[in-house]
Amino acid sequence: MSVQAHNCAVALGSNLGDRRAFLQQAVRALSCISGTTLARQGPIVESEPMVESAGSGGGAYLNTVVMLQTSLDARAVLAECQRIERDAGRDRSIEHQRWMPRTLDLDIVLFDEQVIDEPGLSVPHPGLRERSFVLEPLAAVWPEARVPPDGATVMELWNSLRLRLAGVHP
Ligand code: A4P
Ligand code: MG
Repeated sequence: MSVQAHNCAVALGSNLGDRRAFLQQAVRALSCISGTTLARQGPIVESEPMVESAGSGGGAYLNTVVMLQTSLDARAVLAECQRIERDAGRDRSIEHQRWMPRTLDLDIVLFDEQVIDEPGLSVPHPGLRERSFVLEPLAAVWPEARVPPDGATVMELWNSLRLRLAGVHP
């Protein structure tokens, strides 16, 4: 019996400690999840904390996105992501507030073209369309992905955000 493989994009971010090492360690750990292979890794981009989170302290973020092929469902991938965050020393009992600086943050941004809206799991990630630090590396690994609910491609979303950020209104 063949097991269906899903395409899953995971966004990685770190703004505490040896940020690059945390990202590299996380990419390795993601590639070791059972039933999962690392299909592509995007570029690492650096940016200041989002305006909304700027008051929480911490320095600039390094972010990247990987595309996985997995036989797991999205819930199981989320559980693995949270285990990898813990292994990287992310302590949710201390870093309990939203947007606190963190050694590692892993978010599932896309899972096939599924819409998941459950307690503790929203896919596509709600911030996806506004975040250049997600769309830029995502466009490098999975440009043709169609993002629910309107089915715009990742490349279309990245091009339009880029123009908006440059002050050009198409
Ligand atoms: N959760 C729901 N949907 C998902 C999903 N698709 N993937 C739940 C992963 N988790 C998901 O997450 C809070 C809850 O979200 C979890 O219980 C999970 O079940 P968290 O990681 O504990 O908390 P958080 O990271 O503070 O929240 P969140 O929503 O991931 O934060 P954001 O909005 O991602 O903001 N600036 C720059 N430049 N780069 C960044 O990466 N990141 C943040 C974090 C702020 N500013 C940033 C960056
Ligand atoms: Mg998170």
